[in-house]
Amino acid sequence: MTENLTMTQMADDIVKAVKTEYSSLNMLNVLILGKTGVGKSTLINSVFSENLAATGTGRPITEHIQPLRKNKFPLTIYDTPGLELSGGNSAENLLNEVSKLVKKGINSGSVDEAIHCIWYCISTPSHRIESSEIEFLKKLFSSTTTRNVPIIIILTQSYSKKDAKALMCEIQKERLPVERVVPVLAADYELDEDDIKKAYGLENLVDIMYQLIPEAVQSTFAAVQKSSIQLKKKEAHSIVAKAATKAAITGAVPIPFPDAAILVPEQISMLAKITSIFGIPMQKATLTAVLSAMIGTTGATNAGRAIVGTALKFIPGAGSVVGGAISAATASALTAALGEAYIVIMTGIASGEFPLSILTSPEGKKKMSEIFKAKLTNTST
Ligand SMILES: Nc1nc2c(ncn2[C@@H]2O[C@H](COP(=O)(O)OP(=O)(O)O)[C@@H](O)[C@H]2O)c(=O)[nH]1
Ligand SMILES: [Mg+2]
Repeated sequence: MTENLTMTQMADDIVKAVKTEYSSLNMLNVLILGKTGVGKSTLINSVFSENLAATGTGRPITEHIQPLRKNKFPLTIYDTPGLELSGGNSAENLLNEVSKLVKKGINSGSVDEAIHCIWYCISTPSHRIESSEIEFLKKLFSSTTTRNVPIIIILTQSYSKKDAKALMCEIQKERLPVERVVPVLAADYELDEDDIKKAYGLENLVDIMYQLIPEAVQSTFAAVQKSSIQLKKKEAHSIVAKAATKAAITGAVPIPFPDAAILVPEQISMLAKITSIFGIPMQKATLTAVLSAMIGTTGATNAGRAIVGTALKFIPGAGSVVGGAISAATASALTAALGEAYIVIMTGIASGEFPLSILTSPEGKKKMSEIFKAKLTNTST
């Protein structure tokens, strides 16, 4: 098999493994409450990487809680009919529905069915929290917190941080058993033509929520949210650490070499896991380019051979490589370097610093080779 065929085959394996990884993530379920127009839909679309909600559509079409889902996206948002507390017994009905939904999830015994977090949205420009809303919140707490569902109060449309702070103080006076009160501005807000308030607070919201949700859905959350690249990186580092440890235990495994550019299944799975956490749609051709830049010999220049050849000098024991069998320490170091370099590339793509289109270009390949080489030097010293 030629070099390129091997790379294409591995890229194909990774693309397939990404699908498997993605579908093995537990479903994350978030319930969102708040009056119509406070910015629930805007917030949902700003935090999560798929557009799930229609914004600014005025009065909700349904009186019931609506699950918003996208095929193959491991997130369900339960969007609630805008809590207009003045009208009849609608608040009572909504509380019952919420309570039923939470109970149903718990009784199912399945993590995929449970409600993992509740967002209660209050609009900061409204300047106040009504007594009816406080009543609602207290009832909500007594019916759900005993069931271990964390509730976050989100102050939406907080283009005035001063107003947000004042409202936060008001809410804190009520001594609700709330986990957190978090001010956000989900999208840039144009106060005036020359006065645009930049969106903020979403990364903070994501960090807070990550700490509150069950461990079983933390990876899902890191994958489906787009507000914190930092969180994706953190999750990816722990994937690499696990894979490197595993490589050390397995010991002599074949790993990326100029003459036997083969990734073992653990390394394929590591790259697939990282790809799914970043949620970047990697095409086979792009992945082939990434792989050949990092670990391959590019026929024309032999750059890959040179890189690995040089890098091996940094790794203790690497001199005694025989037929692709290497020491545990080397296997571990190479796996870590591969994973860490891939994180740098993914982070670059996610932040827009490293557009997908340049990965297949000569400069892109050169840059990726350099990244891998730098990581090899780091992880083995
Ligand atoms: N610029 C800006 N507009 C917002 C923000 N939040 C809500 N809006 C606007 O307020 C209106 C109602 O928001 P929407 O998300 O539909 O509220 P929902 O009824 O609670 O889902 C829409 O026109 C949004 O564009 C925000 O953070 N920034
Ligand atoms: Mg809405």
